[in-house]
Amino acid sequence: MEKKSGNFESSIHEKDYRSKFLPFVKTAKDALCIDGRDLESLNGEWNFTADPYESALRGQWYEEKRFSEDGRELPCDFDFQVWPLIDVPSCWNMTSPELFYYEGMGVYYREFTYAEKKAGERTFIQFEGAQYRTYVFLNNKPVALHDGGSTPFTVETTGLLQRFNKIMVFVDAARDDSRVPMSNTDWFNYGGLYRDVYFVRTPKVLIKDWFVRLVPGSGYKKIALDFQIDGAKTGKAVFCIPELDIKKEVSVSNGKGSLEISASPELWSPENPKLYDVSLSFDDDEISDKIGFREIKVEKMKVYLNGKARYLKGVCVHEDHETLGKTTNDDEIRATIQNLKDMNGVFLRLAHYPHTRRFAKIADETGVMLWEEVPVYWAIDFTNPATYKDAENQLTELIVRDKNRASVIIWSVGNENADTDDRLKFMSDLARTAKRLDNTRLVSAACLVNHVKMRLEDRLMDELDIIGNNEYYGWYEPNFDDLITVLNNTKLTKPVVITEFGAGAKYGNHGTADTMWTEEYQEELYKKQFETMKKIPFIQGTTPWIFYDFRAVRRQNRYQQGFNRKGLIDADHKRRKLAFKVVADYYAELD
Ligand code: GCB
Repeated sequence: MEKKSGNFESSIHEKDYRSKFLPFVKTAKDALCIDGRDLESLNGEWNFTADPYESALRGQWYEEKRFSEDGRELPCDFDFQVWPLIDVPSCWNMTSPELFYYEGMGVYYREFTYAEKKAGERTFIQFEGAQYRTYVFLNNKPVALHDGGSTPFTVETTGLLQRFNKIMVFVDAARDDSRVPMSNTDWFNYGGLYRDVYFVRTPKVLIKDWFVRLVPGSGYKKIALDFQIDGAKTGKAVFCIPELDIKKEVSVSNGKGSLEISASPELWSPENPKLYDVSLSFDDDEISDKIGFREIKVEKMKVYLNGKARYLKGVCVHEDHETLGKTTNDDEIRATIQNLKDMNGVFLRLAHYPHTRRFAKIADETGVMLWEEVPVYWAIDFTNPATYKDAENQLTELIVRDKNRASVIIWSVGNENADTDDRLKFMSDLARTAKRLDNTRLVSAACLVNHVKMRLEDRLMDELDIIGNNEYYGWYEPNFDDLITVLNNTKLTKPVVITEFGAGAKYGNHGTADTMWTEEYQEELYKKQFETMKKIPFIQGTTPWIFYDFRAVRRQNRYQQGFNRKGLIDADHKRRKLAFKVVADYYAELD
């Protein structure tokens, strides 16, 4: 330990000012099931300041120490209550031009009142998404630290509330090579409290988690339930699906319960997105949700939904909007799904990180199959155990959040990572984690072509149920005919989804089909790609890159101007480029 001399001023000289918050880390283990609960919104206007020097952490502003021990007023550097207001949820980058490129710490503050509604109730604050590391302080004390920019986390506040409460949230959006994703990505690093924040009350004994699904291989005749209780070890829960005449008592032992029950639900599919009202009660607590039942599997090089082979007619999409950034809303999600349906698609790859919880809910209702992914993207630090822990936690938080969504058929453990030994171990462990937590979905990842051997080859493929492959023949790879060679050279035992291909085109930029950045070039490339792909039997799905043009700082040529222009639709999410119709026609033809 460095010896501190008499003039050591901790708020200025202390370099290790962050580690004292590590005991407050929240992970998937702390997640609270919010299905069917009464959520009290903590959205709205919060006071906000950018804090690039992290003075709020260094100087412990959260303590709001305004007077010294002997009563002298201190010259403090904060005044939370008069800072400008910012909307929660929002990405701070979208709220003012000064904050557009801001990637440091942002300090949020708000007050709220609390009055107990039921004696003995427990209370929680639920953050649906904050980019990237979040420190939470309640009534001047640290209560939570969370890593990961796209998954929810829960903070229990039972016993910490007063009549008037102050909540401070410090959100650190810095890019960092040990994080997931690391510092280099092809999307914009939006910062802040960009998804909903809720206050939640529960009874003292509560249902913490539940997993409801059709039992794979049961001939669509069995439904399984697993759940966890917090606050009691034994007792009886009641599981109901009224429309199937199911009302069943389930014993709880050691805080856990499970059930397998005969039932023949109408199966969920894109054509018939049937959902059932399902509920579980225990003691004074009850949770409920609308849940669909379906079976997805891979057999003999094909993907089967409820026993019917399905070609995954899809497209990739980022969570990115010209004016909202990464914040979204139900209207936007529904508009995307409408665009997908207009394109005759049934499948979306939600790239490259978990999108909002609302997406899979709406996909359940509207009949869209989803690929959900964690941001194990490009050159993650595969050698760093802390990076692995973070990635595994993000994957677990995603699975905990969305495992009851029939629409989600694939968990993806990453995208375009070089095939090294460290990466193989890291991503195999992630794939096994996904399998251990959930045996009702396929596990995949977007793998690369081996350009030396000219075939799809990646050691991770052994761990996957379905292989994602990104290829850019005709764009980054000059010789389009190489795609034909690569696909013909590849001998596989598992189906492949071509998870990316495409070309940049600026909406309204017209020219000949061999002029890059024109809509015609992109259109022609799509025609050639589909012409080749349709001859390859192991290709069982395609998700072109990408639905909408999206913000990407590393894209700065005259056509891009800060956007990746490979969208089939412009960044306004409305104006369709010529290639849109090529995809729509191809998908119509596949039926
Ligand atoms: C890729 C990446 C994706 C990029 C895309 C591109 O292979 O997976 O994140 O945005 O290429 O446009 O280059």
